[in-house]
Parts: sequence; structure tokens; C-alpha cells
Amino acid sequence: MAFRILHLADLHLDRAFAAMGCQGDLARRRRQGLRDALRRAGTLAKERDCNVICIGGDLYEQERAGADTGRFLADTFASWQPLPVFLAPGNHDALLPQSLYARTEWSGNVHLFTSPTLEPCDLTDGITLWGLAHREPQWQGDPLAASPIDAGGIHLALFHGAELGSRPTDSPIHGPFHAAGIREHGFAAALCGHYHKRRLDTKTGLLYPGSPEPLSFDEPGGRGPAIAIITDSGMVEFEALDVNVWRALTVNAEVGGSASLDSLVDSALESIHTAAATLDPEHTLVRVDLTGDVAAAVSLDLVTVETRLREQTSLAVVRVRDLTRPGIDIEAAATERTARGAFTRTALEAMAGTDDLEESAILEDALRYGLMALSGAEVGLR
Ligand SMILES: [Mn+2]
Repeated sequence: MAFRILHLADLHLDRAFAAMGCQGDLARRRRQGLRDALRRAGTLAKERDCNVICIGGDLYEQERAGADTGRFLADTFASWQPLPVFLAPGNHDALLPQSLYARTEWSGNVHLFTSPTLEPCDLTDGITLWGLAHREPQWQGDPLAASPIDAGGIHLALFHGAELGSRPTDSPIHGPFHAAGIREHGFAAALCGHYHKRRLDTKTGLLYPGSPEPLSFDEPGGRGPAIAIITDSGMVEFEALDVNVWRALTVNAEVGGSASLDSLVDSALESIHTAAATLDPEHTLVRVDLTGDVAAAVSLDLVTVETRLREQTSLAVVRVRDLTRPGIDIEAAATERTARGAFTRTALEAMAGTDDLEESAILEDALRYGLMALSGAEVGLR
């Protein structure tokens, strides 16, 4: 019989969600959504005949998690009995003396890895799970530092760490390792946490399930736990489950040519409807990127745009980013017999008189901002 492991990571219980524009009741609903996702994982593990559940760190956020979260976790894991649960603390939920991991009393089916180096635990005949704990949030050790395993059987690793081949440039290096090291060290697979983007790589044995619910606008698409299957012949297969309830997406709204704030809002609404038509608005968070050249006479008041988009879509969150450029007809302005025309001609002459690219760019900005100011538009810094 194949051995099946339900693996999840980066749930981030108790997250604030303020950075996604969630306040008050919505933020509370999102946090409840994280707890629901954990309970759903237990149900899925049973439905899918999994033998064990592994959790690869950042299960909760230490700075925000209180005793109530400890009780929730203890009760949830206890309700999964007799299914074994393996916990490998990460950087947000490091195994500090005051951590929930250390302070909570766990049911007998919970196995907490506590060593900063990989330690073995038998899963079943011939399959061993090796796990470690981040003992402090800033730990930067190599999870695969120990010498290669030479014992027989199938060995799996469970840890929170940063695979260097897929590191987003702004991600701190917590537990750096290379995917190639997984097999070199004798592991059939590494069940990991840290990156919130899903990565199923059966070639190297690397599995990042990704955060089960979206934690930023850069996490679109299906999310949920993954199942690692160890077949009778010792092969490892990964299967990702799309079971997220919340959606976060970025919508590009080309609003160039909008002659008024009303037509700009209408145009953005159309883009949102196209992108989010099939999604449940109450559980959908949308970031709208406004792009295109917008007439200088249109005062782009982001608060007004956001409010109106939210009112007309009933989406949980609408956030607007202004990536537009002021649309100005410079040629027409230069022919005017007004102060505006004189200003334009002076700026164009200055631009024609310089070979310095930097100076030319500054003059062009000056021309655009000057024309916006002269047309009565509010000039915001970009
Ligand atoms: Mn994380």
C-alpha cells in the first residue's frame, strides 16, 4: 500500500492582514478563514486516506498568537487522533521557550521536532521522517548540513527553509539549501515551508505546498495543502489540492483616454468584472492597477475611486494603485497664444538645446507637471 502524507505550511494563523487592506470585521473573518483552512486540511487528510499530516513551519505568527490560538491548535490536532501530526517550527513560529509549541500541552498524536539539526522518526516500516526546528527567528543554518544518510529504506525530510534556486529577491535567507542537496543527502523528498508560492518538483523531490489561503496580492490561483505519495516501489509523487476559500488577485485596468472620473471608474469596473466574474465577492480581494495616459484635467482621487469601486462590486477589498501617466497633448499646447503656450515653447526649446539625457528627462517632467498645474489638476508625486 502506498504511504500518503498530507503536507501544509505557511498558514500564518493570527496574521494581521492590514497590509492587504483588511480592517476590523474583515480582518477577523480572514483570521477565522485561516483556522477553517487548518480544520479543512484534517478533513481532507481523512478523505484522502492519508497516513500522517506534516506541517512545515509558519503555522502561526509568534508576535500575534496568544493562548487562544494554542488551545485551538491543541483541540484541532486532538480531534484528528489517531492520525499522527508532525510539526517542524519555522522562522515566524520558532521554537522559543515562550512559544506556543513549548507552552501548549499536545495530544499523544502530535510529534514536535525540537532539534536544530534533522532528527529521525519512524513513520512506518521502511519509511523515516527527519525533521528540525528553527530555535530562533533569525536562524540561518543549512537544514541539510548533516552528512548524507547511508541507512536503508526511504528517508523524507520536513523543515522550513529557503531553497536558493527559487528565492524571491526580497525574501530573507532563513535556512538556505539547494534542491539538488535533497537527493545527495539521501532523501527521497523534502517537505518544506517558507515560500508562499506552490512548488511541486518530483525531479529533485522538493515540495513547497504554498500558503493555504492567500496572504498577499501576489498569491493568485489555487491554494491548499499538498499530498506526498510514496508508492510501493519507493517513488515519490506530489499532488496539490485547490481548496482555498479566499482569493486575492491583481487586475490591470487600462483606463487611458478616460475623460472624467466617472468614465475612469466605469472602465475599471469593467476590468474587475471580467477578472472576478466567477468569484464569490465576499471572499475576493482585488488590487486594481490603473494604467494608461489619463487626461490632466481628470483629478485622480484614489480614495474616491476605491470607495466607488467597492460600493459597486461588493468585493471584500478593493485597493487601487495609480500607475497612470498624465496624458497631455504637448504639440497642441505649444501653439496656444497663452501663458501655457509660452511655457510649453520655452520648455521644448530647452529640451532641444541639451544633449544630456538626464537633463532632458528632468525638463520633460517639468513640462508635464507644469502643464498639469496650469490645467488646474492636482499634481501628485509619483
Ligand atoms: Mn511563511
